[in-house]
Parts: sequence; C-alpha cells; structure tokens
Amino acid sequence: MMKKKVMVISSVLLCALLGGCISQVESGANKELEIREGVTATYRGGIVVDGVFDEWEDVKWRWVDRESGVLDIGTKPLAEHGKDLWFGFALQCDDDALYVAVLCYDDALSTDSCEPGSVTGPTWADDTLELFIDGDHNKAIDSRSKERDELRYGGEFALVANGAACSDYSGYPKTFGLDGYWSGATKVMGNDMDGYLVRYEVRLPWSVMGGEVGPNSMIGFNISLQDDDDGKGRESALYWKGSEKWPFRNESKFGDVYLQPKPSECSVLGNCK
Ligand SMILES: [Ca+2]
Ligand SMILES: [Ca+2]
Ligand SMILES: [Ca+2]
Ligand SMILES: [Ca+2]
Repeated sequence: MMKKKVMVISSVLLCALLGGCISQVESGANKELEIREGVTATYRGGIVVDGVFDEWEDVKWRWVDRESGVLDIGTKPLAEHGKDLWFGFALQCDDDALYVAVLCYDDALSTDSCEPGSVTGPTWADDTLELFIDGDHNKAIDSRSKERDELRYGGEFALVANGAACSDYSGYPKTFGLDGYWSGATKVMGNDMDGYLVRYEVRLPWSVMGGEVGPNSMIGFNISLQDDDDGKGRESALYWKGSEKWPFRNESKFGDVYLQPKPSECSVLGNCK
C-alpha cells in the first residue's frame, strides 16, 4: 500500500514541477522486464545542464524506493512511512555525453559536510547523488582494486544537493566543471509535504568513461542517493541496483544501459533498439 501511495505522490509532483505529466511511471511489475532488457538512454540534442527539466518531460522515468531499490547493508534502513527518501531518474545521450536527470524526495535536507563549490570531500556524508559508470562494460566484481585500472573507464561521480562534487573514486579526480570533463547542476525546492525535492542534472562525457564508448554501445550504470537527515554522517544509501554489500564497487550488479544513436543514423547502423 505504501509503495502505491508514494508512486501516486510522485506522479502528482512531477506534473506540477515539470508542467506536464510524465506518462510512463515505472511500477514494480515492470521491474523484471527492465532488468532483463536493460535501459535505453534516448538520443537527444541540446540538453542544457541547469537543473531545469524542460528536456526531460517526454522520456521514461524510473522510480526507486525502499521496496524496489537496494539498500547498502552498511547503512540504516529507510523509515517505513515512505517519506524518508525516494527518487526517480531518466537517461539521455548525444554524440558527446550521457545525461542523467534525477528528482529526489527527502524528508530532511542536510548538506553540512561539504562546502558548496568544493570538488573533493566526504560527499557520501550528505544528501548526495552518486552515479556509477562501468564504461568498458566488463562487470568487474571490484572496480576499486588498488591498481585503479577499472576507474579509467568511469567509476563514481558524486554531486551533493548544494552543488559540491567529488570524483575522487573515478579515473578523473577533481575534474567537476572543467572543460572536457563532467558537470552538473542542482535545484532544491520547498518544504511542501514536510520534505524537500531536489533536482539533479548531470553530464558525463565519453571522455570520463575511457573515451571508447558512445552512441550505439552498452555501458554498466548504477545510481544511488545518500541520505543524511541530521548532520554529520549519512543515515542511509539507496541504490537502483546492486549487491547489498559494497554496491558501489561491484559492477556485475549494475544495470545495463544502451546508448541510442542519433535516430537518423539508425537505419545505417541497422541494429538500433
Ligand atoms: Ca536542463
Ligand atoms: Ca531522509
Ligand atoms: Ca536527508
Ligand atoms: Ca552531513
């Protein structure tokens, strides 16, 4: 019952926030199909990374809550009332980059551990979006081996609700906002319903995935929200997919994402989905 309630709330909020209803709200019944078939990042030009979701109204959103997602077993369970934390996300791409839009509902906003504008710091200790890329799609069991050889194909890219960032656990540390590397924007909205909505919009160019992927290829992808509700460290970490232990480093449990080519090139390539 609680899950249904959350889904209804999320649909209503999106209608209000985006100025139009996002039609394809993912339900638990579709989850198995999604896992089997993977996810497509649809091709779209002209995405502006500004925390405004004009470009995300007609794409498929996926929803993750305490029932459908995976909790990092090293963190506290989310509260049962359903208002602790949940999020939705969508993926698009163009010739140069993967774009991620995230809408997160959280009952208590906390960003005390990272200074706005910083590009290295304990981002996991705040309300933070984390994106994980397996750019060579080899599904490594431990992407954080001390040799760091997996990280040149991606790794972790974290963006705090206040705009602080960290990519120290990727192959591209301290590159947030630099030309040719990754970027992102956030918007925190109101405390209606006794909570907050945070929009995250992130651009991850192929260069931070090793430079060998792009439209018409597959990557491994995962996403999490860290939830700090009372300052200092986080309480919970909720993932789209993953192993319960170390979901941030086991690529074999990530989701599969197909990067759609420009539609006009599909007939030439012959294998577009
Ligand atoms: Ca935008
Ligand atoms: Ca919370
Ligand atoms: Ca929080
Ligand atoms: Ca904190």
